[in-house]
Amino acid sequence: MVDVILGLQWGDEGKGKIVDYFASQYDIIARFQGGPNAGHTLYVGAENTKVVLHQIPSGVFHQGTTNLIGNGVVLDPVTLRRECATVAGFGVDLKKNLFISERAHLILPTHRALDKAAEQSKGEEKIGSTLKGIGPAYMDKTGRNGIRVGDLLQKNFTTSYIKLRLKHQKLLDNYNFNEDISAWEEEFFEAVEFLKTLNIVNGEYFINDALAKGKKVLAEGAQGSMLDIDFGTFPFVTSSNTVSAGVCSGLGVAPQRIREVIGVSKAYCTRVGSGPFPTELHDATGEELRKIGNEFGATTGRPRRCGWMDLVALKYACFLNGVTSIVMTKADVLDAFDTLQLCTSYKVDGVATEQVPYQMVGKTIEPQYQSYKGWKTNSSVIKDVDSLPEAMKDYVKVISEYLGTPISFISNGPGRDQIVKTE
Ligand code: 2SA
Ligand code: MG
Repeated sequence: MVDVILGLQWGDEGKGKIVDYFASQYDIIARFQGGPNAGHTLYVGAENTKVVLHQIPSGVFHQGTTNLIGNGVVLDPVTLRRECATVAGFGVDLKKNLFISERAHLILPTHRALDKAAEQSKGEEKIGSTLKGIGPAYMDKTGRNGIRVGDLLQKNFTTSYIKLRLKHQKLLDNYNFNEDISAWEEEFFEAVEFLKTLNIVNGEYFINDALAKGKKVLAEGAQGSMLDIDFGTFPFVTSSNTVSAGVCSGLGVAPQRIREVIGVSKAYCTRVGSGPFPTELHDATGEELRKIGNEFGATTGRPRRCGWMDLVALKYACFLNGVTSIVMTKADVLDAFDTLQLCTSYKVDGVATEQVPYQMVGKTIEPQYQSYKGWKTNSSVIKDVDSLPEAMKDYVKVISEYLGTPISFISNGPGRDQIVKTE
């Protein structure tokens, strides 16, 4: 069977920590979409050293787990090589426990250049992408031009590379993009040689053979449901299916294999990059959330936009994913607030609704709130559900009832032991 852990908001829900927490219960941890745009933060080793993973699944520090980068991922060899060096520094033997699907598409230096050129050309309307080349790499996949990991091992790889590079050059010329990327190309080719030394496998056979032997798989999502290419706040989204449906196409597993879908949500909301964010706070409260929550992008360091919990969007994410239980993270960030707000409906251009509209851009979205009492307690030291403040229990109960989905864990700090099981 396959369980899934994915983000229910706009990314940065704390998926890395949660995957790491559950990892020891699984044999294989697999990434099914996204690429180096992800930033999954873990604290590892006796000294709790902070490590940010971008492409390697977050189970990599658990002995006995195997990690798979699935076909749905777009892979940048340069970032991967750097990450592998970091991980190897902790004594992890990646030759043994990292496997990469030969069907995963490669991010080329020109994809990164195209990402930058496209963003620059959009000016004020830019997506706020991570500039990692994600959009252009997925465009080449669906446009049937991309180069895949397996192609590295073929004789004609260099020819395919040059052909695609020429196509990209024409696009870059159209954008009047003339930055010199020869240094990027040099490190790309070095990284390609490194990538060839890793385990490149047929991912769909790899995972289905493992499933047939009764192995347990955990699929690790990146970004969040509101950034999904189909269901997110288009066009301000990423270029992959971040929802649970992406697990099937991004790993090659059948839908009936999927058992639990664990959704990770912060106790409030954040978003990095541009695009609609109904509950965003532009005031001192938003600033306080950013400060207390240390809300800065793990990949780009960009300050994250902050706001109250949006139950309309969260409920949408729950049914799209078939969420079976929720892990609520960063609950301790709300410790200091006297009053908390929960958005339970929107007014879209003056009309009340509990649904996420297909288009939010250019519309006036007014979140309608209900107020709740804050708990004003240091919750980060609490270890068991009975010791949680009553006001926090109420907050969690209201959310869970609105969603019709249990909140099974509350994460109350970045540490591995800062998590409370609620049932
Ligand atoms: P892209 O680069 O094409 O996927 O960007 C498109 C939009 O998707 C957003 N996006 C993200 N949002 C939150 N977290 C992400 N990962 C990093 C992190 C981001 C960072 O963990 O903090 O460090 O800035 C992530 N990846 C993509 C992006 O902001 C665009 O709005
Ligand atoms: Mg992140």
